[in-house]
Amino acid sequence: MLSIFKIMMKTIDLKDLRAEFPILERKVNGKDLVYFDNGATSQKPKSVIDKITQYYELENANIHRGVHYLSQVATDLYETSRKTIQQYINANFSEEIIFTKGTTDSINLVAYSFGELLSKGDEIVISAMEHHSNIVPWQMLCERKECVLKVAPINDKGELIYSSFKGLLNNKTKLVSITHVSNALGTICPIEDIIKDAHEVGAKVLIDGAQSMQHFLIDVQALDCDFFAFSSHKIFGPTGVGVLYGKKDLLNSMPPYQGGGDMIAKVSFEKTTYNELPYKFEAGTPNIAGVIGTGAAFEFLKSLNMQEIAIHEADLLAYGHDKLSEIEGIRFIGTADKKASVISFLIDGLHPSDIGTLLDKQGIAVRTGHHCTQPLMDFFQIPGTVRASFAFYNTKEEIDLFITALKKAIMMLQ
Ligand code: C6P
Repeated sequence: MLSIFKIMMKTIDLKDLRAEFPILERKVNGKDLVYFDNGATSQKPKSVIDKITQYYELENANIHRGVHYLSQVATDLYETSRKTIQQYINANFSEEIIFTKGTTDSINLVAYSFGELLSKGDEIVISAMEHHSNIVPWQMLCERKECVLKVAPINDKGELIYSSFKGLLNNKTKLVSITHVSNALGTICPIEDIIKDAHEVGAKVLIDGAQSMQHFLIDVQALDCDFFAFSSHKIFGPTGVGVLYGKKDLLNSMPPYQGGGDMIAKVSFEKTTYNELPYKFEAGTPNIAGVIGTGAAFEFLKSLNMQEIAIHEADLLAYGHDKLSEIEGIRFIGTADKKASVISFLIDGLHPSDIGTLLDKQGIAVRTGHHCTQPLMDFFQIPGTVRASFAFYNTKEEIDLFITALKKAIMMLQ
């Protein structure tokens, strides 16, 4: 097993891959940057940066509106991105790919629009490890439509207690909205089972894929999820763009989220009719450059071998965990059996933000705080954690630098 693992690892040329990310060459506070904040946002390869620059230098125009040459070029580029994403996630139709501002916006779209189809007493199920973006929109919906929000509990390792989750499902459950990977803990949720069991009671399922698309291949038809939401900036694309995948019939049954240009078929003061999918959900001038950059990010993802990436990231996770375990007073938050490459921890007696600040002085970027998961922090009775989240371009050498810097920070703080 180990030898196969080693053989497979040799095929990833980390040096070449890292060279595609210009920012990884820079220094921070006089030290080589060690970027372990990929859960917050990933770095961008040159192909994405160049694509956006080229768009602004040579192709900039508004889309779907002009007969002139540049407008058609920009429209083609924008719509090509949609097709690239459709193929990558194996959606049935390109109109099932809706461009939004990010995961947050995608979830809010569903909460508003699908929410319009719900009635008093209908139930929505989430989990105790959700990001605020997958809590607050449902609370707002429940207030608006007098629906009921149910929260599936987790255990001390940060795993969903599956029997309790299943116990919440019944014929009043209209939607299950659950994270694929917890941003604060790294827990991988059993979304295949969740989707199957939710469908058995007739509920739809939204998967918050903000923290999963960068780690695994996603096939929305194989999963059979009804909605899948993610952000471009976490998968090596630009900020300000997200995607909502939704099954076509379902999206067709939902009212528009926002009104304005491009989402209409015909407007008069007496009556307005709406455009077809996907434009019905894309009101106003979108982030054209961002969407084109997102297409480039997917082209980049396509060039990677995601199975090898998964092995490399699992290796980083195990190595980081082993090294950190040697540090006195460490407490890991999130020890699920199935984890993505995220390590959250606390050091006895020290505040996470003090540790983060001293790591930063040594060129190490981690995130500290509640990670927009305050109810989860309350469950663990902690104010927050230090979170190191690895991407495929990270290395064991960087983990060694991080451990040395962490030991120094602890010494200074104690
Ligand atoms: N988590 C983190 O550091 P936006 O901000 O819309 O791109 O993504 C929101 C979001 C939704 N769900 C999950 C599971 C997430 O992790 C995030 C973003 C970042 O963990 C910023 S708070």
